[in-house]
Amino acid sequence: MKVTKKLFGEFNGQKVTSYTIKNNNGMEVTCIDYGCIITKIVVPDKNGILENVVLGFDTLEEYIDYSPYFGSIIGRVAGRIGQSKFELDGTTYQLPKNEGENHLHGGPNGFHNVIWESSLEEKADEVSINFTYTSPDGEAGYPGNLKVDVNYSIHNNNEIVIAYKATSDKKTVVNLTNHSYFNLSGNLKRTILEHELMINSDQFLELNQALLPTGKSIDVADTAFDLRKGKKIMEAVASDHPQNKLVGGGYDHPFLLNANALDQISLSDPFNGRKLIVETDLPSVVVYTSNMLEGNFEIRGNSPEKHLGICLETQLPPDAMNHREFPSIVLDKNETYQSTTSYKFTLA
Ligand code: FUC
Repeated sequence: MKVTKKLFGEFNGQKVTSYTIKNNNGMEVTCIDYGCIITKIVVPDKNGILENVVLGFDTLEEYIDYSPYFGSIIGRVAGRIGQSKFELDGTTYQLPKNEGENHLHGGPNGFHNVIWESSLEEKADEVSINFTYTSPDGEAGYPGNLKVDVNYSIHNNNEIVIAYKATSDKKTVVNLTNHSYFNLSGNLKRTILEHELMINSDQFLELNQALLPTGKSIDVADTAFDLRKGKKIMEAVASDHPQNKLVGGGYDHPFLLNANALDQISLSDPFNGRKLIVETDLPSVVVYTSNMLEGNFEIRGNSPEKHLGICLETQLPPDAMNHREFPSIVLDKNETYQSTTSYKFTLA
């Protein structure tokens, strides 16, 4: 495996480094220490053609100016927090609002927007980059000094494993994810509408107008949310289910993953045979089909458009602090938050 380290740019006077890891099967992954952003993933299709399968930019300035969280780590808490506040042990924590009245993806200075310390480890069949960041007590309104470790390991079998760890010196909340937008067509040749998505999930969470969970879960049967045998994304976009319409056509929903399922999540492009298999120890995945992707910028020569990418954000359910019926995102003092998600690129 081959590693290349480069200067990517400067952020607030600090150097931003990019790492490119090429494995022995042609897969190439590039990530930077600003936001732990995965800027590029190059994988073969069924004819051996190597192309990029994630949305990203080639300059740091574009990430700072335009990025809708392309490829970054999201924290401290992924998703929206209703009214930008939550209560923990009788104290109400007020967080910065960055989407109407609500707090989204850790706020304006979340983990996507800071430089992480990084170190490289090379082994026979894998290369890993370990990113660490200590978020000070009170940063973005959250309690506790939170030390976060995110490890990206790139394997020779075309697999990327993301392992998360966090500890705090005070009781706090944490819910981390990665916000990569996948598009398996290669170099954004097509939208994701013809991609086939399989999720082993019997239920998804209903959203309100502000895209926050209402607390109700809905059975996927007989809806465009039934992905248990796979469906083209197009079906969700064409669906007249009020929940598909509410989000602008497609998905922007937490799916509750069925326990002990052998196959959890997969995405494939029927034209070129590329297939992504996602495996996680987390109980849910927020699927976002970039229904709101727009703006006055370019994505490596392509205009942003609806349904250009799909995010598969493995996490605990969003707004869990305001829904005690959801699994808890509370992290006790000196307890360790730990989770792992793997993304394996293969052929269908
Ligand atoms: C996803 C979605 C949101 C938002 C953001 C960019 O996580 O849930 O609706 O648009 O990404």
